[in-house]
Amino acid sequence: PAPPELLQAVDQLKAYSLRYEVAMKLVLDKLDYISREYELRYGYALIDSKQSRIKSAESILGKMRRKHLPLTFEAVFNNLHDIAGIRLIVRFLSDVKTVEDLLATQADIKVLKVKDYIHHPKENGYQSLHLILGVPVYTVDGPSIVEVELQIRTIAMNFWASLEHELNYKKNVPHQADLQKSLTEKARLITELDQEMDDIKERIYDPDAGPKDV
Ligand code: 0O2
Repeated sequence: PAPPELLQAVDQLKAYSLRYEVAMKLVLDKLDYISREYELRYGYALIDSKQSRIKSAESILGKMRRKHLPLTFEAVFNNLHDIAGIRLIVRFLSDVKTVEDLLATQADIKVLKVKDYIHHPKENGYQSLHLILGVPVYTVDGPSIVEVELQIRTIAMNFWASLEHELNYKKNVPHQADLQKSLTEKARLITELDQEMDDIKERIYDPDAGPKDV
């Protein structure tokens, strides 16, 4: 039979995974509601698409090793803030702030941390708004705050980030450093494009027009 410590660790892992799943679902449902109501009231699609995932065990191990952290439950849950992750893609730059503001009005979730890589892009050119949300999950032991990472970015930023991720994920890409440099330069074009598309958006959709009464 398996040693009791191992069985306890397995139970602990299942309970924690369940909490992350429930917290992520709660945020996804809220985003779905925001998106549908916004479209009804403003006749405008705020959210283009969303993806979500619970970080795999391999990816958790890899990140803990990279950060030189011990492989214990406590260390994982205290140090990794993106075990539950949602990526939200919007069309326009100004939509990023609209989603952020709408989420801030939700009394049951708290924005615990903001990393604004849009106003402060990473050196490699990466742009995205990262929010760590604290989501209440009512466990049999009482309420528990579970973290969910929400990345909000435009279609253009996502285009850049997914290619850059592929470049760094793939092994043995010839001229990898040159390609990275080239992508870093292209990030400026993404910023310009997002700003110009926002100007066009404002001419199509009046930014001062209010919502439809319901
Ligand atoms: P994956 O495979 O996407 O899950 P910390 O430093 O501990 O406060 P953390 O989580 O290490 O925080 O860093 P951060 O900056 O919040 O970034 C977390 C996630 O953002 C990454 O998750 C990526 O998804 C994305 N990201 C951050 N920087 C870059 C980048 O330069 N390029 C791309 N393409 N994506 C980036 P993971 O776990 O690294 O990977």
